[in-house]
Amino acid sequence: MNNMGFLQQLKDKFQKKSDRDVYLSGFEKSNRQFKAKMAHLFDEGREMDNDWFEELMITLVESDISVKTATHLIDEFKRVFKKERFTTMEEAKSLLISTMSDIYGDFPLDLMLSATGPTVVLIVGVNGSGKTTTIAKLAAKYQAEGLSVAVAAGDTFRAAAIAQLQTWAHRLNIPCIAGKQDQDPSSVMVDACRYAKEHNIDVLLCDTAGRLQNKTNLMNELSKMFRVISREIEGAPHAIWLVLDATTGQNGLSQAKVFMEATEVGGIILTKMDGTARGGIILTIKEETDIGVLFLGLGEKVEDLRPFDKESYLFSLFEGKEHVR
Ligand SMILES: Nc1nc2c(ncn2[C@@H]2O[C@H](COP(=O)(O)OP(=O)(O)O)[C@@H](O)[C@H]2O)c(=O)[nH]1
Ligand SMILES: [Mg+2]
Repeated sequence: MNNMGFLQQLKDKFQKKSDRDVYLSGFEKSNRQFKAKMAHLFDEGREMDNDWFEELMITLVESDISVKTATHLIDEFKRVFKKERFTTMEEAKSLLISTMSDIYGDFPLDLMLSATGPTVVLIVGVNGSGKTTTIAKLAAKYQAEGLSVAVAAGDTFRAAAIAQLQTWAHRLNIPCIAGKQDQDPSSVMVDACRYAKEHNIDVLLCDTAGRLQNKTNLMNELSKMFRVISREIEGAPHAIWLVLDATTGQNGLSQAKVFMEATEVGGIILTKMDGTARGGIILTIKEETDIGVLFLGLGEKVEDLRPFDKESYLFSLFEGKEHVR
């Protein structure tokens, strides 16, 4: 494939995606800043000298790509760049995007449904990251796919958290298994698992409290939940997903690492992407955790949760609305 090929292909594929409008509006803030800086860098009159590479580095880091990831990206870009012949800066940009795509790599998507009973998903993450809202969005998504869904109110720390999930469940017309405030969340999980088995629920989504006490307490609480769930339903929990607020950037990521140490996180859901101008965080997450993003929260509406799609992401970040027919 020639150098222009990648960008052109990306554009052609993006035009046909059903998610494209949600992506474009969710990445509007990120795109606005990033595109202007990229346009300046890849201006046809520019020389790719040391100053240019420094400017590229700054632009990447400003978009929340960590220094480590940005260095890796630029090294790779230079390596491929040396072997190729360029006539335009647009070709160089296309190569940068394809290098980004390569270093991101691939990641399996979505939930593997259990063949023997309810599939249980445990949602973890710090307070305010968007866990409860995301559970509602996931519930709506699986419901729309024809699955029966129930939710468990495992954040028993605050009464308002239980009520919040109950309100969502009511709106979506799905069962919500809840206990009382301050009840042991593990006992709520036991009730929820039993309910799910008795009522042939396909997907049980479990909310948890996000308070970051000390690490030992967090580990104990999560491992107890894990234990009781696995005792009730064979192979459960089938997935543990971490919810991360994109607006907290790399700081949020380092906080979230406590959860990754405490439990076997299989996927990340990055929320509030629409509220940040720093879309590079997605690349950083993949490089630093090797876990990768499964879903993106691109707005507050139920339909604004979208499966992460690398091509849509790269297109929305680099090109955006103006480049779509
Ligand atoms: N703009 C935007 N807001 C979000 C998104 N996801 C969650 N929120 C908001 O973030 C706030 C905290 O969400 P919540 O689900 O209560 O967080 P929790 O404490 O982790 O359960 C709420 O006001 C949500 O509406 C998103 O993708 N985009
Ligand atoms: Mg909550």
